[in-house]
Amino acid sequence: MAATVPQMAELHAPPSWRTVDFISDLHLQAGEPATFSAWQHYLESTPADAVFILGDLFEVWVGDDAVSTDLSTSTGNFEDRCARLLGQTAGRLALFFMHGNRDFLVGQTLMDLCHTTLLADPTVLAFQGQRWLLSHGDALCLGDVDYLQFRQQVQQPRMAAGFSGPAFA
Ligand SMILES: [Mn+2]
Repeated sequence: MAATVPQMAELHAPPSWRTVDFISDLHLQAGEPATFSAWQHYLESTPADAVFILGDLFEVWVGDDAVSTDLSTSTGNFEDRCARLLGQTAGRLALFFMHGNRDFLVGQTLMDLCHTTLLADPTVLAFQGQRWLLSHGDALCLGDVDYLQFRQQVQQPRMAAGFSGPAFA
């Protein structure tokens, strides 16, 4: 019997892209405003045609209902400020988001609000004649059986939908 390789999501960069950026593990949180400011400065000034956020952008994400549905009238809580910046960035470059183990509860609602494309982990990016495997990497912690089982459970859509309260440490 022939060996089979699991199908992977693929993203083909449009020929117009010259530069792509990869960022991850910023662990943004309300109590660390300097990190938010550095991130904001970066997003507002990068010359990249596309930015790939490869997991753990947020220290914790308790669910998309933390964000106001109308960002233009929000009171400016931390989640809203992050969402607004993502949306503004997506207005001038292509923005992609992959889950990490801290922010796996980011959902399609936030992505739609911010005009950001959610990527499967892993995803192959075909760009300028090369193929790049994009992954947050937590699924490769093969020795951590408890975590991998937890990861599989929370990725069931029904369970994620029922998640409430603070995420695990
Ligand atoms: Mn992580």
